[in-house]
Amino acid sequence: MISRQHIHSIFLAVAVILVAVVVTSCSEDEQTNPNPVVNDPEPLLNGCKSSTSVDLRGTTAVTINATSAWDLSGHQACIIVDVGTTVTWEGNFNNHPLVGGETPTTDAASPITLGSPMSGTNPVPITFTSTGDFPYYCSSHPSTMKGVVYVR
Ligand SMILES: [Cu+2]
Repeated sequence: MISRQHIHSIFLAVAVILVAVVVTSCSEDEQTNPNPVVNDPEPLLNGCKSSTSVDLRGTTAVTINATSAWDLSGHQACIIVDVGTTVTWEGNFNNHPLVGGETPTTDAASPITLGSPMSGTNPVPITFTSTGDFPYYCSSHPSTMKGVVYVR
């Protein structure tokens, strides 16, 4: 004879199994339908992206005129140039020493670091002889004065 307590236990067991099935199927759904992870194909480099930089290809000499304020947050901080282009920085390099690298880490192998006297007020011309992404920044203000020369 089945007692009332037996029926109660059977209902309880069925309920536990149902909950287990629902939990299992939910976690399977999450595994088969994960939220899509959106990866930016080009992360910011010194605040720049080549896709939104000023395209100055077709010229052999480019000047980044930063004499007055060195406001490199503007468009001129992020430029695209041809191989062989000479980029000339103008500014007070005593107050704003120019170095190559992804801020705040100087890249000693960067042509910007190698070619720059990093002092004085004379213009600093640097000729880019190979393709690549060449970030640069002011070592006194590494978080705000920065940019990239994309050589394509
Ligand atoms: Cu500076």
